Amino acid sequence: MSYTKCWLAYAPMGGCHRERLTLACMEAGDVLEAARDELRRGLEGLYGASVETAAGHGDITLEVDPALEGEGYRVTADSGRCAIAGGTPVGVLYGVFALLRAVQLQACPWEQVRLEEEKNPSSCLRMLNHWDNMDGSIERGYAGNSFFFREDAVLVDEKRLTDYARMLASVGINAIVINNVNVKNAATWLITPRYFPQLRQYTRILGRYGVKLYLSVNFAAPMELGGLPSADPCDAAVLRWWKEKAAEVWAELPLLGGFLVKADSEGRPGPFTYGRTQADGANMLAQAVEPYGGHIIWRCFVYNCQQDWRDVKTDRACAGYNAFMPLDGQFRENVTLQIKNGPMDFQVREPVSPLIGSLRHTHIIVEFQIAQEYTGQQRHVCYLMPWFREILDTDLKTRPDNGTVAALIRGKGNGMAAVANTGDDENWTGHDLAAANLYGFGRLSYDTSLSPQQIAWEWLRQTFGQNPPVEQTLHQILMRSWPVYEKYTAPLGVGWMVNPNHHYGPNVDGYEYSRWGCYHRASFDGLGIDRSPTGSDYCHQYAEPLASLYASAETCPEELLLFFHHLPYDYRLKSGKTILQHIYDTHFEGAEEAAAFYDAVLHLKPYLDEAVFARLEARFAHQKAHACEWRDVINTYFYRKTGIPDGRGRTIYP
Ligand code: GCV
Repeated sequence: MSYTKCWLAYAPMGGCHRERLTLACMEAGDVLEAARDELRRGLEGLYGASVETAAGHGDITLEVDPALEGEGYRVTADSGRCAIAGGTPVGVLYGVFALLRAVQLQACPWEQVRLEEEKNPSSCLRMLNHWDNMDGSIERGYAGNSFFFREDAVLVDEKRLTDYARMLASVGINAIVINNVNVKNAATWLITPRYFPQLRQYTRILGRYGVKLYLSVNFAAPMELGGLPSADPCDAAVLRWWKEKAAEVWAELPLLGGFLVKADSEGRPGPFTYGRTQADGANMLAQAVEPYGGHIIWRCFVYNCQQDWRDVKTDRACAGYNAFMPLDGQFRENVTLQIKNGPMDFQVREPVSPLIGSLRHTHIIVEFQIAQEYTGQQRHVCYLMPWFREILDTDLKTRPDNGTVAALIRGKGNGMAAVANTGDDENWTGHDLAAANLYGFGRLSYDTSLSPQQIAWEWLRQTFGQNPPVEQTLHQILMRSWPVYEKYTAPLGVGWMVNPNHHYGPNVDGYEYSRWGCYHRASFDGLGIDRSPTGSDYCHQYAEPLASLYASAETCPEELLLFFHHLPYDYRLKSGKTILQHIYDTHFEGAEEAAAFYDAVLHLKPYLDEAVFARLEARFAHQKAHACEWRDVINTYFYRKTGIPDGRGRTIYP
């Protein structure tokens, strides 16, 4: 299947032609060769130049400088000369991508390119989690099927994998997990000889771009593969089985990074079955992989998914903290806990998980989701970097100096992961604009100080070339897209008003009477979940002053008001509007803004490639119509609950 080049298109820059450039690189090696190839490809595309290898000095010099941090780089360009240095070959590769990015942003002749940039990654682990199943489907995939698996086979499409690795390296992503965290059936066998030859190819192809392969594993593998009677992490036979397994796996896949584990969650097996703790489980695996430099990433998405909706005291939001906080400091050095950004599950808006700030002696990765499960499933535009920026800037007040999430994920063993949004669609991400989330996540994980505006601008320029109408219109749309999506789907921190299972489209009571623990508690008297001391008291998982801030409706940030409080429909917001009127207004506004997106995109027809325009036009038309559906379903629901009409007399269906 053919596919687009996304932001690595390197389209010619008008008026900047250059016949020839020379490139010098003293050292050899696979990654440096990839760096040279990329430079050649980029400069040939952008300037139409032939790039020749020079001995000694060239227009561009690449070198490894051990004085720099491993994955850090320094690029200096001036008057037609450019030096790119990296702490390791991977750092050099990142420097090459930094130069190519700058060239496109500056869009000037080679002699005029000026750059003085030295960067070190903000965090060590910058990872993608693919939820690809071995039959080729993707759990929460919105861009076609898997390009890793089909019919229980591991596919080795060298060209596509290489292009994917180039995309990842260009934004600083250094690790991927290719299989779903829900490890079942054939996927359990990924750590057996059945799949080693193909996986070895993966480690080679990805390794050339500094991307480490990780695998999700099944905690019950000793039973399913080894025939043991249990998977109890404190049973010596189980530890022995994993030790032998690790020896076998790393003998075959010496470049493997490690294992990702979803245990005791949504039906997956784990240590709770045997009365053991999450630390017992993680440490047992960590001990097994430790001799090979292996790493265990253990997810904190542990909660009771068999809840009774009648029980208003049990609060799913409390679960992760309750399970993991008492274990702080008990995990081995090669274990990292992976914590979702919020306490629930990637809703349009949630507070930042308190566990992120409270763990002090444990490595952590914050898990984001760029697969748009709850944010429009890559049919609606929803650029997530403004949301991720807010999360990274949130100060959880658990450190005397800087308790922001960005500060907490610095250092060894820490980082950021995202559930990936790619598939085998020709544009990789279904919605063309969803690629901005893949690009943006990588850029932000490498440099947590970047602004969403800057990232959007970089991505647009590299994807569409110098194209001012496209750049301006799509920049505005991207920057407005998350607030607009929030307006018509998730008022004041309430989430989950979606259809069960597939999670698309409005269904206000879809989860209200289910076992999943995610309710909005809309009733005759009001709406929202009481997580203050009169309710579940979840707010006291936060340090002061956040705990008190969230505990009172008066001080709680309004965008999270109904996440923390159950309030009457006529409760007045700071704007002077009642909650009910706010719901009506935001739903009308959101649908209007979605319609305006569509109109704006129509004007781009003369400036876009025909196929790209056709795809965008179809997606924005769908969003426009579907936003009206959201508006009407939600407004009607609350009108029926309250009997109070819209203060501005607009149509709400009875
Ligand atoms: C991979 C949510 C999603 C599931 C996902 C799970 C998880 O519940 O709907 O599809 O499973 O999160 O993160 O493990």
